[in-house]
Amino acid sequence: PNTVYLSDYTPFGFIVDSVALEFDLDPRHTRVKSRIAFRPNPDATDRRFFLHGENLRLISARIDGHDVTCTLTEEGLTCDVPDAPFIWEAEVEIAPIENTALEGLYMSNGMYCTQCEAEGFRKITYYPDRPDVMSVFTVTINGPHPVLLSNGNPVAATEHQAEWHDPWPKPAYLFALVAGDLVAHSDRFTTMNGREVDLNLYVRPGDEDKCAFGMQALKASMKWDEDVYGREYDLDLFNIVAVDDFNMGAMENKGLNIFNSSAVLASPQTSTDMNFERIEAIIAHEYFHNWTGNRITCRDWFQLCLKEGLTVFRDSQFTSDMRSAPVKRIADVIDLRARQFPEDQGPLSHPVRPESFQEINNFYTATVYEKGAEVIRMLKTLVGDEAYDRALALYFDRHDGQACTIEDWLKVFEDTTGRSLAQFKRWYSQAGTPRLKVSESWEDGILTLTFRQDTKPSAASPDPKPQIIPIATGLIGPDGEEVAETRILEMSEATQSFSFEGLARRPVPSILRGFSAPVMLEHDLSDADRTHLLAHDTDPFNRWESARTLARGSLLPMIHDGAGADPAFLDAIRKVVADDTLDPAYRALMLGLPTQSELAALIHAEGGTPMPEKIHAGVEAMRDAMAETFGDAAQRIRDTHLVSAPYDPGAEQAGQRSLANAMLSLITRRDGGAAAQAQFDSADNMTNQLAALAALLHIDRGSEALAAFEAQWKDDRLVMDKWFGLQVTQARPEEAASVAEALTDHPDFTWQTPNRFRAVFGALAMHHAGFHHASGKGYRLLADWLIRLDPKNPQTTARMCSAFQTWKRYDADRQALIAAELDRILSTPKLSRDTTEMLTRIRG
Ligand code: HT7
Ligand code: ZN
Repeated sequence: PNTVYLSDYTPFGFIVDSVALEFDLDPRHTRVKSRIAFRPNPDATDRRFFLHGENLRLISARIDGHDVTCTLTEEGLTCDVPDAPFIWEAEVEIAPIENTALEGLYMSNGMYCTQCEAEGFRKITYYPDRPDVMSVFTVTINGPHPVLLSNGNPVAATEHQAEWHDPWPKPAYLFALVAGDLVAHSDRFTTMNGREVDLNLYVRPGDEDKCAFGMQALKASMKWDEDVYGREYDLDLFNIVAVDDFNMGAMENKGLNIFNSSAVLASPQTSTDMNFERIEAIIAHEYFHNWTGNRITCRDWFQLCLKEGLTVFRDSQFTSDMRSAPVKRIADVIDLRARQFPEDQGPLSHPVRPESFQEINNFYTATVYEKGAEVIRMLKTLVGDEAYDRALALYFDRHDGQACTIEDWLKVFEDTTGRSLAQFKRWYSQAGTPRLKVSESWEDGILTLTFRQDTKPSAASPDPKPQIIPIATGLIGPDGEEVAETRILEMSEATQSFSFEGLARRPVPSILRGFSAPVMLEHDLSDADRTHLLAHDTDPFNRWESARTLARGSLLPMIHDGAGADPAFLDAIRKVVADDTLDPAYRALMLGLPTQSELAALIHAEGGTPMPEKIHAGVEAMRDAMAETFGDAAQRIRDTHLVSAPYDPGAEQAGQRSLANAMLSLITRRDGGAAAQAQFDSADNMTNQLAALAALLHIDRGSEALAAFEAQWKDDRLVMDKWFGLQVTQARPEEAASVAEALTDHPDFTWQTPNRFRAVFGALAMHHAGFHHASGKGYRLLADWLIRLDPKNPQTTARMCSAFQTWKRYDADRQALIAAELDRILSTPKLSRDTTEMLTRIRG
């Protein structure tokens, strides 16, 4: 397969002045006519005329009205063209009903929809399908559907025809078309300069009652982007469409966002608090792309982090403003450690801006998205809030309408601050998570912190160099008072010291406050000092981090030697969780433990071999010990935080429910399930219903509730995804794979729908002790199903291969079992490029 390199970039030989498309929709025989105005690009040296095109049946091709002969390959066409402006006209035929890969034009429940990022437009018609080719699109859709949508503004509509015009030049990956029998939930938004914008959320009939929250989130996002970034919406219309079959969360097509229905439909009865929060964030994310992605796009796909890192950073700011900033920060770091750290420390490690790929779909990763956002967060910390605002204003001003690079992005910061970002740029070019070791010395009222940074060499970065690391640090005195407020220690050398002077008594340093850089901090603090920080740190993130570190320290002997839980740790946690002055959501987070996969990574990093069954047993023992320690206090805390007011998905009520349900799971370990059964029977919202069901399943008392849940929700596909997933998540390790396998026989296991496939197999891959059970059944089952899914949907198959990425952590027997499965999948005839690339990288 072809490898594409960043260093090979050259501009396209032609400029596209306009594109007119006409679609005659038919499930098997959709006709697409294109009329495209090209002219030679004066900035290009290579004038070969190559148009991308895949799985297209070419019916005719003309240049300036004359038939032309084209040379066709699997990837596109070439032909001779004039050395002057010309009009290209082509007609192709495609079969949306046969498109199970969900890239290009496809069908979902009888409705037509598109997904063109990254390279899907080439499955619709012949075109220079690259993000630096931007043009103005006019689209005509012919079809017998009540709703016919495309990007931009409607210009004309008759009964079976609609014409759309998008005045904003865009790359083809932002093209979208939707046709179907849909209903709209509508509203309006008046922008800061008085533009009246019609807002529509299109859904399948029957889903109308799940639209109100998404619409509110959209309006809040539009307002926030005006208030915080000064960005105004730029069309008269903003449409969102919900589809059931979708490979990812959502897509920011200009003026016509398409959403996985799980990322937009919400109601109190069918969605959990976490669903509501995720939906709010995704709606904001896609809306924010209108400026960071659409108005300013990427020159090539290596620059993906330019739009994704920035947009994730913006959506995290939005969530912090809408909800609780510390809770959001902690949640983001939990997520980063769960998804990005394993990627960056394993065979899939790559820089935030990769330098080569075979299949770009494989690079929509936690590194590009989440580490990309962390890099922007560090940049803001380093230059300060005011300089960040000025740099962003310059970015929008200077680059509006352009397809840009990371160099363009960093240059606006250099130009506004006068500071060189040459070394900072390593965060974009270097793979791997730096380890940051700190040692302390204390003399004459001076505390000196000496840091050493180390990044493990990897295939992607064999010779890593020191990076700029902003280390936010404060000091907590022996009486619990803050003796030095947060200071940003700016590290640039491999080893560097920083001193705090004039201190009366030796303080405890609180280092990497707010998780100011995506590194692994190693700070040898005594348990007493950590407990001191847990009790007194003024930085909420580090207070939580102290609890996490203490939990890890207490868990390791439980895992290795079956030791009992450390009573000092349990007592410290009980105190914070019982502290009514703290936000309930924060208190619930304090109760969380590191994931079993994270513990496996820790054991591996310390030179050990993680044994999943022992890790599982250790964590279960810790939870039992917590249940004992809380005792009757768990019931008291739960009672205090039961919500009697009508359901509201906002942070306040959600926080109460998360604390009450964390208590319920502890109570259920001691009361045989009575409280959980009562909550299940009376729940009037999905958060409480699902928490109760999970608690019951965990103690093996959930079969009746499970059947009742299925009977109640069998017709709701999003709720049934939860039903499928939860059974695997809550299964005993030795049964997880069998439970998953049995679920594949369920008549509603519609495996070609990515949401349903992920519900079962995503849950299995996340069940650490179940997936890695010594029998190898988890590995075999996942491999069987990946082999089955690959010919239908390579993108989703390839993404799910990452379940195997940590395989070198484990013992020789498990490694042999996994290697056999990887080889079995790799030897499958006609395996897709997507899956081949992923597995080849993972196999190493
Ligand atoms: N920019 C969107 C990415 C996306 C995507 C990429 C590849 C294949 C399918 C896809 N669906 C959506 C989503 C986002 O980051 O906002
Ligand atoms: Zn995005």
